[in-house]
Parts: sequence; structure tokens; C-alpha cells
Amino acid sequence: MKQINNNPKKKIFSGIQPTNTPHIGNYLGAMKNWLKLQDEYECTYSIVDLHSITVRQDPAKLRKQIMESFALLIAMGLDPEKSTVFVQGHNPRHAELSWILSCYTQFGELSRMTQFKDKSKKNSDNINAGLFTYPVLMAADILLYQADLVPVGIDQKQHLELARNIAVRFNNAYGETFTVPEPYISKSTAKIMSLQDPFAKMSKSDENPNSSVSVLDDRDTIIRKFKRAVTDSDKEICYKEGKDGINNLISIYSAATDKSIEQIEKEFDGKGYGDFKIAVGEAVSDMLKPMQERFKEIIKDKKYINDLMILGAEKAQRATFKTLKKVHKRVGFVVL
Ligand code: AQP
Repeated sequence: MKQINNNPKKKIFSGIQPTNTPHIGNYLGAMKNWLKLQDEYECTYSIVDLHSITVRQDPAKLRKQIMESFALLIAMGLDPEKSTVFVQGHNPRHAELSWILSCYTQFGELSRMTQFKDKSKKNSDNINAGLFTYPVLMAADILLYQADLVPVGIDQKQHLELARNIAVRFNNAYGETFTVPEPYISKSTAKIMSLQDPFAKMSKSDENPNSSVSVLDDRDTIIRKFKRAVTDSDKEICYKEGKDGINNLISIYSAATDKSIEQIEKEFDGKGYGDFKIAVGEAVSDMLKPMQERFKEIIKDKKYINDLMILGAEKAQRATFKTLKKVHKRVGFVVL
């Protein structure tokens, strides 16, 4: 007899670009939540290689970064049997749905995206169509898996809003087709700031290596980067307006140690910025150590990574067959 599941798990989709080694902003803003959610939800996590070529990449370096990013997700503790962990380009349905959805997205909507404006400024010699339509591909990523929730940093909130609008528009035109996704944003780590400029978000493409801490940095490098972090001329270690550099370090320390802001303020009462910065560096290094050790083992085994990529690709393709077929029917294509 056919079993009816009255209480299916809610679905999650999230992705990370293999544009460089992830930094602690990516880790605390997105990846760490991925791990927490994998028991409670049906999770799909992707290395979004198609997104990464909106900015020019060196092919050999990109290939290496895709392998490394994938290995990092496994090293972090994602279970490829329980969750779907895959490389976006290994499921061609993303690109196909993206084309269809781009015909349901307005030029004006895409022109308003702040990431497009920012990246156009940064890459003025390469303002390509992919950079412009990036949010449509992101909508396709999410809607293809009928995701209920999307764990992201705050920088992706506008794109997610657009994905919701596209889903609602399509559903209104053709009947219920897509789940309308909600963002899942963890408050304290929604936006980890650059260590060199507490008003700019920590970013993979920042040219100053001291601005971000890579999840693969060794202990000495991590501590050195925190020692050099830009703060203020005040002395007090407390979380308050106007102390953006210290606030950022407190948020990072809190996320790395699970201590509350009050506990941290008490712990460093009367101590100087120097001691605090070293403590943050040590805590971040301790947080990353198990993942780094596991990564070193996994990255040596190319066959293991390849096999897991094949497993992920198969699972991703299986999960998206029905939705794309439904979309084809809805828009009026002949389905064979
Ligand atoms: N600084 C951050 N704080 C918190 N969350 C962040 N995310 C990115 N930066 C921060 C979140 O990490 C996830 C994956 O990021 P991505 O690689 O897809 O996004 P990105 O914006 O391209 O990352 P970068 O580091 O800023 O790269 P560049 O320099 O190329 O623009 C996302 O959920 C994102 O919100």
C-alpha cells in the first residue's frame, strides 16, 4: 500500500561560490547553519560554479577551488547521504530553469540589484550579461528544489526577495508551481565585516589578504590577522554603536565560542584590545581545527571526492525532474 507522508520535512537550499577559499564570513554567515539544519530539514547544498564565472576566473584555479570547496563541505560534517551536496553545473536543469524564469523577470527589477551595481563598479571592463542575470539563476537554484528556507548572509536578502517575487508571479500566472521561499538569516553573524575596514563586508574578492580569514588559514596566520584588525582608539571591550571594529570581533568571538555578548564583556572587563584580539584569533583557530584536519585527509583522495560528486549530481537531478517537467507543461511546451 502506498504510504502517505503527512508531515514531510521542510526543504532547504543554499549555495556557495567557488570563487576563492571560503572565509569566516561565509562560514559563520551561511555554512555553519547548513550543518545545524541537516537533521531537521531536507537539505540541498551546492557549490555554485555557474555563478562564479560572472567574474573572470582562471580555469585551473577554478577547478581546484570547486574540488576544495566541495571537500570543505564534507570536512565540515555535511553528510552526503542525508543531505544533497553537489556541484551546480552537474545538474543542467539549473541553467534551463534560469532561462525560462528570465522571461518572467523584468529588466528594471534586475537593474535595481545592489550586488550588480557593486560588482559592475568593481569589474568595469567586464559587465557581462551573466552578472546582470545572476539573481535569476539564483532564483532557479532555489525554486527548482521547492525550498521553503534559504540560509544566507544578509547580503543575499535582496536576491532572495526577487526569487520570491518570481515564484509568486509564476504561480499567479499558471497556478501553484513553486514553493515561495523564506530567508533564514542568523542575526549575529548575518554580516561579518572586513578586519581592515569594519564598514565593508568580509569578501572573498578583497585584494588585501589581511581583510579576511580563510577557513584554511593556519593558527599563526589567523592570530596575526586578528592582531592587525582595525578597531578604534577607545579601550573598552563592549558592544555599542560607533565601535564597529570591536563589535565585529565580539560577534566573531561569540559565534566561535557560543558565549553571549554579556559574558564576553565580563570576561574582558579591564583587559586591553591586544589580549582580546589574541583570544578571538585562538577561538577562531580552535573552531576551524577539526574541519581543517578532516579537509587535509579528504583532499588527498580525489576518487572519494569524485564519487561523492557523482552521488550528489544524481540526487540533485532526481530531485528536480518533476518540477522542471511541470514548468514545461505550465508554459505550454510539448512534454514527451
Ligand atoms: N561577510 C559575510 N558575512 C556573513 N555572510 C556572508 N556571506 C558572504 N559574505 C558574508 C554568505 O556566504 C554565503 C556564500 O557566499 P557566496 O560565495 O555565494 O557569496 P559572495 O557574496 O560572493 O561571497 P563574497 O565573499 O562576498 O565573494 P565576492 O567577493 O566574490 O563577492 C552566502 O549565503 C552569503 O550571504
